[in-house]
Amino acid sequence: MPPLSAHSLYQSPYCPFCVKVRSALQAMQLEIEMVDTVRDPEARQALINGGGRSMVPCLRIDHEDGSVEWMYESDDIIDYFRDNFAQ
Ligand SMILES: N[C@@H](CCC(=O)N[C@@H](CS)C(=O)NCC(=O)O)C(=O)O
Repeated sequence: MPPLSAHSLYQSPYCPFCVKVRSALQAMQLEIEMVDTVRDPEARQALINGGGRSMVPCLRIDHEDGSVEWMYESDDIIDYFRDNFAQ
């Protein structure tokens, strides 16, 4: 399991699914890097290039072997943090 610092959440300010994930992270007291795909067009393009879709929220996981995983579903993202990082 990569450390928390190897995760970043691609998201946008008003997307309700992003709000849900940010709230869950806050409730779990987990701080991860936030990437705003509305304010940062290059990040949006990186999301499309890497994950294949512009949809947010998407969790980027940088694995220790150098591979990158893109997780798109808000419920999957919340479950992932709950299962692996929540106290
Ligand atoms: N099933 C997805 C839905 C996410 C979703 O619909 N995101 C919208 C914003 S609220 C979106 O990114 N739409 C633009 C796109 O698909 O490129 C989830 O729960 O994460």
